[in-house]
Amino acid sequence: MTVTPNDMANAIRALAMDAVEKAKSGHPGLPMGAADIATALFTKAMKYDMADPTWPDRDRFVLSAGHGSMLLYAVLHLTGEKGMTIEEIKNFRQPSSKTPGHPEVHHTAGVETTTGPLGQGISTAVGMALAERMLAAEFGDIVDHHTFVLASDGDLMEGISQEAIAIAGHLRLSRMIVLHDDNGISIDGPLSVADSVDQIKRFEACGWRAESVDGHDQAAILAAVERSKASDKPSYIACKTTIGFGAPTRAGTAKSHGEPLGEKEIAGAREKLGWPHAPFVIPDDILAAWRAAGARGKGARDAWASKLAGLDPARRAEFERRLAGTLPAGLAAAVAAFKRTAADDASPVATRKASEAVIGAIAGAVPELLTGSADLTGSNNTKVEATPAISPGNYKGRYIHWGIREHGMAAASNGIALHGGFIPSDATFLAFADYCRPALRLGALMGVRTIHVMTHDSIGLGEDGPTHQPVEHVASLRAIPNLLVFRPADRTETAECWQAALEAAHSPSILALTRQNLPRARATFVEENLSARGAYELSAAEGEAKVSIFASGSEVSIALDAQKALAAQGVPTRVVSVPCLDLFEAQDAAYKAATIGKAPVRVAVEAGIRQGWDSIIGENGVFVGMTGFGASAPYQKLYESFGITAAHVVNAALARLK
Ligand SMILES: Cc1ncc(C[n+]2csc(CCOP(=O)(O)OP(=O)(O)O)c2C)c(N)n1
Ligand SMILES: [Mg+2]
Repeated sequence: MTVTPNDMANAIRALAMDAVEKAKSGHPGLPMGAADIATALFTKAMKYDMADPTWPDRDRFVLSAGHGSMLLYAVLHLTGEKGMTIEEIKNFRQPSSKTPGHPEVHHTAGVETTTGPLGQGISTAVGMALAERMLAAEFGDIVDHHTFVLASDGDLMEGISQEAIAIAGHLRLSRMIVLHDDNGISIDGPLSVADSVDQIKRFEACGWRAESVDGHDQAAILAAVERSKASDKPSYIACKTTIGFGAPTRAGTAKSHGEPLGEKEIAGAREKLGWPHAPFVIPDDILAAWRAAGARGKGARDAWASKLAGLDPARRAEFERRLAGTLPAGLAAAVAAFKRTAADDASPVATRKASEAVIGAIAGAVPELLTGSADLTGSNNTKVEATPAISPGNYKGRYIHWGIREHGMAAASNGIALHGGFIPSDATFLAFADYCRPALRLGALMGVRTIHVMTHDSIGLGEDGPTHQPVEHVASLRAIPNLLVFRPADRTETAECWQAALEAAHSPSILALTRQNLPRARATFVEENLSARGAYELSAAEGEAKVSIFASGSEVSIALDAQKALAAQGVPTRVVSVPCLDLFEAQDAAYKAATIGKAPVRVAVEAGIRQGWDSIIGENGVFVGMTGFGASAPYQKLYESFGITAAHVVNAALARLK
């Protein structure tokens, strides 16, 4: 008997319902409903070779609705991803399986990005589609693939999806194809209880090609994909589906969304689908058809490899370096040269301006570095001569005007990093880190190298007032595991923090930078990246220290002034600069102990909240910083009125010494 597209889709359905049943948890509805979409994509439309799920020119598939993870795991198993054995399917959601509840990139081969928080996948995919075009603009047709997204109703309801759709439409990312699992059902029931958006009109309004097809007609889906590929716009295909397709009583209802179907319902589904096989058993002919589909891209992959081999050797080496994410040899020298000049430059500077100078100094040596901003280019200072902006249809450039779309920007940056070939940086005001937070968290969980430049990092921004003044932001960002929060104090530290962020291949970073000018903190050139230690003794005490002052960024100069004043009163004081608390926590115990020191009084100064500093100063330490919101006034007045001054530090230290 010949294997039909329907048989192949049923294999996905069966694996999904059986795995969820065995795990006693999970989401059968989406895999059963979207099985035809996945079958059409993975057996016909998509370019990939499952023998190498990391082939750089593969089409990307993003399961934006991560709760449908069993769809992806089933496809990976069926197409022959070698790590995705039937045992892994049987171990769905169990400890150390390759099949966690929601798909996790770098954990499971063939998973392109971690999904689960709705809206992130489709937005991350925008970055992948953009990276594809930008890399092609630089390296030519050795880069030539599509980005497919399977998005659910929930993905499209999330606000971030609007930012993603708008920027993708604007940039004419015509290789991005979104297939909507248009089942009209979410957890609370029919979509009509909460949503009545006309998605076709919505996508069209955002510059997309949009159409609707029967999501259980694979030929119709494939025809729509072909039309999408031919379009000069990104494409949206609403695939009308039935959630839980095949389940006799639960299909088409929210009951099939996120719980095991139960024995009886599964027996009924087997009958309805014409799938008499035992749980986890895929008949040989159906499996063979799937495996053939998974291998059908071998020719394309081989042809690509020959093409790569035929490139000019230097270009090929550069392309491979870029994809591997290995930093260029020239970075260290560029940073060292910058630091030499910085040490000799006594003029005050805002660290956002210092950052601009650093970008200018390293951009030539690090061609993979992209910059951008969410409509604050002139304030974030992220655009330099070496980073010309891209524009719709013209992807040769290194700067992205994201528009006022912080969340979409941060998610797309994750996608650029995941795609490979670039180190994306983006930018906004630090107070608006909250607008990026779900993407920052996901980036940290995924371990991607995205660098978020966040300027105007405290009350030091002054007159714009408390809406714009970060208070709890630095502390709250430090709370996200694997997110490095840098707050440099001057030109030298800014260069070191940029370097540390670039070298952190598996961590995203925040560069919290000032609006206001700061005096030079480091007047002596040191080759070593001291900031990469997270904290270091910036200025030793004369004699045995009685006070240690710890500070970051703009408050380092306050600490240095306080040190002088205390010394003048006979109190030997040392200053420790703390540009990155996260990296300091990761140092060995001996370095930490030596850096924290033995002075009886420890003071921390930071124009933010105390949270996080007790790990250095202890609960008996003195904290000078913020306890509430800021205010609108010139920044010098604010520092005075909130008591973040050298005089206040001195008094607090003396009081504690007594
Ligand atoms: C940001 C976010 N909010 C809420 C959830 C919880 N959640 C998971 S799926 C879902 C909605 C389900 O509807 P839909 O997206 O249409 O998926 P379907 O039920 O059709 O599979 C929700 C609210 C989530 N995963 N992410
Ligand atoms: Mg739905």
